[in-house]
Amino acid sequence: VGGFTQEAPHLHNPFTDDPILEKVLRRWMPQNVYTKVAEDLTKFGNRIVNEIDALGRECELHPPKLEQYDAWGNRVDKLVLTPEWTKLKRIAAEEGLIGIGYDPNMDPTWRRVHQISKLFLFSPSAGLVTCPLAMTDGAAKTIKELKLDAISPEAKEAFRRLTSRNPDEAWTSGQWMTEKRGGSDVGSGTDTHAIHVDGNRYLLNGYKWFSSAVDADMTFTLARPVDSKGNIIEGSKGLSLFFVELRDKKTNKLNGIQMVRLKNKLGTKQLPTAELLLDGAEAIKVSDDGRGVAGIANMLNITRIHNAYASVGSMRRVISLARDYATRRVVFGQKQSNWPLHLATIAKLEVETRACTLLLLEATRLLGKQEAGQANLTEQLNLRLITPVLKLYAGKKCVPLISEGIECFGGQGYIEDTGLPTLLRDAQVTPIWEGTTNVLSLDVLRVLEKDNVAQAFVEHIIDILKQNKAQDCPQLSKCEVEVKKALSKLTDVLKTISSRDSSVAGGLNV
Ligand code: MFK
Ligand code: FAD
Repeated sequence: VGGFTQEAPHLHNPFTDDPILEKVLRRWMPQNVYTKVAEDLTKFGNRIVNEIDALGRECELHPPKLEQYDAWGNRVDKLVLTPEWTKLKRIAAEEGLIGIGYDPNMDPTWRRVHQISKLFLFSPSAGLVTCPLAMTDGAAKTIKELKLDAISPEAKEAFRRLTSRNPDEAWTSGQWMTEKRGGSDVGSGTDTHAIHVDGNRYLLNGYKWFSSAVDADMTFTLARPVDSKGNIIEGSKGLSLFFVELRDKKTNKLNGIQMVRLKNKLGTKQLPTAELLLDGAEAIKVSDDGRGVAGIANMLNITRIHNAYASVGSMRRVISLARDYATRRVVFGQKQSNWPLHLATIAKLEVETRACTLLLLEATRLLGKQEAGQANLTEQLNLRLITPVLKLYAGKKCVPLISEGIECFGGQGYIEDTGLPTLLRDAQVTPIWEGTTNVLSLDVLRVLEKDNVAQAFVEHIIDILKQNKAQDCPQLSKCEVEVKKALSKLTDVLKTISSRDSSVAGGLNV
């Protein structure tokens, strides 16, 4: 009596188990590139199953702690991190999870697709190490785009370490934007002041309200330079971009930074997110005065793509486990997988997840082309447009989708030891950080205000249809007409209502 044991769902190699990722790569990539990428992703998929997933689970079970004082009352702000967190960061470097995106020896057109595909597989097993990786990638991109390596030896060294595959040398970065008065409206909400020392060196004083992965080596942050008369410029135009190393290289002491407390969060418990007091933190100004937001936007557009693979990666993981479980769980006399209603539920999740995967891959393809210097203007405009749409759409969809996925396990989906509740808790952050859904809707409008963007989008859609041999399809010209009609309606709306009016953007959110 009571001896029945339900077999748990099995985690399969997430690359070979994915129904579309491999097919898209095969179709897009030249044969020699595809062969290498597929080999790497297959091998990495096996490593996820056999090693990484268990490490990620340990991070959830042993969240970070902050010890602010030692036994003698000295302020030490020591972060206590589980060894598995550190191990996962080392694996990330070894596997080139950032390095691949910048590797001069790899095909420049396809290395971004390779990198983001790898991170997509890694994400749901990664114990949220993907958060510092996102910001690390964003920091490397910022250094590259602003050509900071040419003006600052510190930034040059940082770029080398952020993209390094040597775990003993690799760095991670933070991204400190949010303050108590404003995470969305950082232009008004930033109270951190920058006191000039000499050259481009400053001391920062302020309070950063949400700072994730504070075990980072460096960060980019925003602050308001104070002029010689003690004045600052309010608003976005008063913000500059600063590079900060977190610790003194010789003493390893924090650089004018106090970790005030770790946040007690709904999810992302694996991740040390801190409130930080900046009390004379040494910093280097790396943008022109007033160009802080535009400078850090380089980081935002990369971290938003990372955010999307995290959303879609969790969607894929819950479906993959639910599909496997459906072949093991017997309900009303037969396996779940034999019940049409259950299959219809999973099919609905599958369609949404495939659509989001394709959008993610398309944004990544455009990013790769742009970075390889091969994207025409239409493609560049589309990348700028698709990035916020992808982030907001995938972030918004993943929460209800994972909730429904968890229901596929019945009561077991609600049980902590299965690891399934972590997926739902962690999903809830993806519509919030890196810009909420409404704020990203406004970013879409910011892009559409620019000339030719909407037209470029139509051209892109038509181009994709043509590439997919849809020219034979009688619906193509009808589709073209419909897209153009929709575009002209949108343009009218934008003309008649201020494009920064939230009521227009609300339409995008809904
Ligand atoms: C695996 C998990 C991955 C995720 C890890 C995440 C870890 C957690 C990290 C965080 O959450 S970090 C904090 C993220 N914070 C945000 O995303 C802030 C959200 N708010 C916005 O995005 C606002 O729209 C923004 C702060 C940008 C508004 O600032 P402003 O100064 O009012 O904007 P304005 O005046 O429209 O633009 C200033 C300049 O920036 C303009 O350039 P120009 O002066 O040259 O014209 C804009 O075009 C440019 N800009 C703004 N957003 C841009 C951009 N440029 C390119 N791309 C963008 N996205
Ligand atoms: P607010 O800006 O106050 O927004 C509140 C609400 O108002 C939102 O629903 C928003 O959509 C809405 N809203 C705002 N403006 C408009 C508008 N114009 N029209 C319509 N609606 C609007 N930040 C960092 O800088 N670095 C980090 O490392 C970091 N890590 C984080 C980790 C976690 C776990 C979390 C939860 C957050 C983290 N953040 C970090 C902060 C995050 O980026 C912000 O919380 C987010 O950008 C929103 O800012 P806010 O919290 O100030 O909300």
